[in-house]
Amino acid sequence: MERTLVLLKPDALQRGLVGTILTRFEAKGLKLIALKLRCFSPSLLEQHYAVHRERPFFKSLVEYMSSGPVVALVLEGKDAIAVVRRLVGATNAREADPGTIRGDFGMSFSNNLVHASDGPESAEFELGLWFPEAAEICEWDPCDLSWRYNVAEELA
Ligand code: 3AN
Repeated sequence: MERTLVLLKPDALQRGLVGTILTRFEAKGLKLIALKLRCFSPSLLEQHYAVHRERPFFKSLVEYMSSGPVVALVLEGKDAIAVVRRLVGATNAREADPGTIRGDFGMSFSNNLVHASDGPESAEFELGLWFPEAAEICEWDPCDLSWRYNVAEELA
């Protein structure tokens, strides 16, 4: 099982899309194992987006992400990182495929509703940054796990 970090950005909160977006992840069969809503500090967001530090949009990206509440969550599932990236869609929401979250609900490159870890290394870094306390992560077993997956083939 793999874990990935997802952020519902301030535009998702402002537009009342938190429940709708969470429903997409739940309905897919991903397991929600951590969730918190906060106004996060610019310094945390600068660390999160450190790979973009030299890009021209870095300052406005950090300002936008710290302009209001963000919902941070951890999803778990088989191949969860790639599965969630596909559900989220392309960075530019105008070009994101219909059926993806950005493709169905967004019109912007910058205000694109959701962040999702883009690989195992970034997931490890981001999970440690956003959920540093082990107590924030909730281990639990969905009662229908053996129906979400083929036990013999996928959970052995
Ligand atoms: P993604 O969120 O699809 O992984 P990244 O990691 O390339 O995209 O970019 C991080 C965030 O920076 C994006 N979600 C978007 O909000 C913003 N961003 C990326 N590229 C641009 C750009 N060329 N102009 C404005 N904002 C950008």
